[in-house]
Amino acid sequence: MKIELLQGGPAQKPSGAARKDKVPVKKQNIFASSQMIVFHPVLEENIHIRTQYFKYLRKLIRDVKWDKRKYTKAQIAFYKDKLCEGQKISKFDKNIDLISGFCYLIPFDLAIMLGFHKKLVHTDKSTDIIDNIVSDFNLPWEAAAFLEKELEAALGDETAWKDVVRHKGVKRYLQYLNLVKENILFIKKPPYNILITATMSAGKSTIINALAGKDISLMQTTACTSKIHAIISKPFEDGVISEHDYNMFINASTEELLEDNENNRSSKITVSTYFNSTLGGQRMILFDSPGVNSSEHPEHTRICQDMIRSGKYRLMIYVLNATQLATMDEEQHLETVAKNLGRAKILFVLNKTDQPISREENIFEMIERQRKFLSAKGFRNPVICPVSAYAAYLVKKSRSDGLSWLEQREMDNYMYKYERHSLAEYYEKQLHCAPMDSSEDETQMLFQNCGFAYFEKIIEHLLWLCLS
Ligand SMILES: Nc1nc2c(ncn2[C@@H]2O[C@H](COP(=O)(O)OP(=O)(O)OP(=O)(O)O)[C@@H](O)[C@H]2O)c(=O)[nH]1
Ligand SMILES: [Mg+2]
Repeated sequence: MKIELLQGGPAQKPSGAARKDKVPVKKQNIFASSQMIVFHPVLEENIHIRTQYFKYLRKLIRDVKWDKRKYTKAQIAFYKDKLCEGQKISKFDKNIDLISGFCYLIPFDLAIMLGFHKKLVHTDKSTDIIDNIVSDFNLPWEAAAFLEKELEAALGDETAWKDVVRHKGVKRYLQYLNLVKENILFIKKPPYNILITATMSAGKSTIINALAGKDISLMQTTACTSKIHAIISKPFEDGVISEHDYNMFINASTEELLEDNENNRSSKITVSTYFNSTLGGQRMILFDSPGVNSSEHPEHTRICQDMIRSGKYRLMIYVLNATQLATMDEEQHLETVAKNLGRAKILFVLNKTDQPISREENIFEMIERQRKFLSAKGFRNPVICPVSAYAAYLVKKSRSDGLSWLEQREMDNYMYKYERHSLAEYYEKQLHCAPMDSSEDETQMLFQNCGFAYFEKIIEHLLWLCLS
């Protein structure tokens, strides 16, 4: 792959004087956690046991007065939903025998529900929690030290994990605990930050939805993204998309995700989900930014420019709209980017290629014109990835939620177009991407022919280069 062509300085290695696993989990990183309760062994039990387990966790959190924090409140609500199936919950009724088999899993649930709070280890509060568990479950006195180890492991201490997995009390839960361990180690990795920017309506949000394979960001023809959306990847598919803006939703509905609530006064929204793509399971954050449009929405331009200047990203994906090239806004935006890119790499995406293809325009000549235009703007050897993000979005949606009748017709139309005007050869010959196998599955062929499969592979390759 000719990705060396991308400009940008050498990747910065994370500075690491302190031992990584000893450093507390930072606030934003909490959102990288999958909701481990959906894999929890207690889910195999009947409703009485599950409800009792929930009530006990809630009691412990209340006892140490940590139940008022926004994140923990949202977690308690989510646990209740998953474990109690909407049943009315009474107070904990001291019937501890019912859940005694799970006593050694409690520290891991607490860690998640309390947002991996650093006070969960070696503090008065953690001692209170441990003392409660030991006395409630009638555990031998040595169990206190083990529960302490479990709390350390739950917060990412790799040495503590070695002791935890050797203990006979957790033998039958090893499979689950390995997932828990993978989850916390994933959270502690430094994320690969990608900023997506463009002028208004170029298709940034559609690209993000196609990459995630989910409806996370609002896509429409008028200006719609008005804030920075940080989309954080999770290690495993847990079936929920979480959102944090003025409020906190562990299982956000489509309405909550797509509405820009006016109660939210901050210029940032955080969303987390598993990415349904080649990038699934990679530790990364995508930043969706408002489209630049200097005349109608100067505040969107300001938010976007502040983000570009912040330097908090390793890769910038700059989206060019094939139906609206070389506008005044584009020229100005490219100048801002060229000045402020710093060490980050840049990848250009030529989106909406389905439109010029429909008009029988030569897409490769268009790419060449863009290449010259970008070079003239100061970008050395720009790498341009032609795609149709909307076609890719439809492919992913057809595999998850299914398509409406109209969407199915749109997808059929795209299949026809891209079979005749495949972009695969461009990626293989011009960008030296590895050839992809042809498939019997027409949707897979569309995914490749519209360029998106190669685009995902290129991001994966860049991520790998950055980590190696
Ligand atoms: N034909 C075509 N339309 C697309 C494609 N990608 C996105 N669109 C459409 O372009 C419009 C704008 O898409 P968005 O993803 O909202 O664009 P955006 O850049 O996020 O817009 P702002 O956030 O408002 O700047 C929507 O109507 C999309 O359906 C594509 O590949 N082909
Ligand atoms: Mg948008």
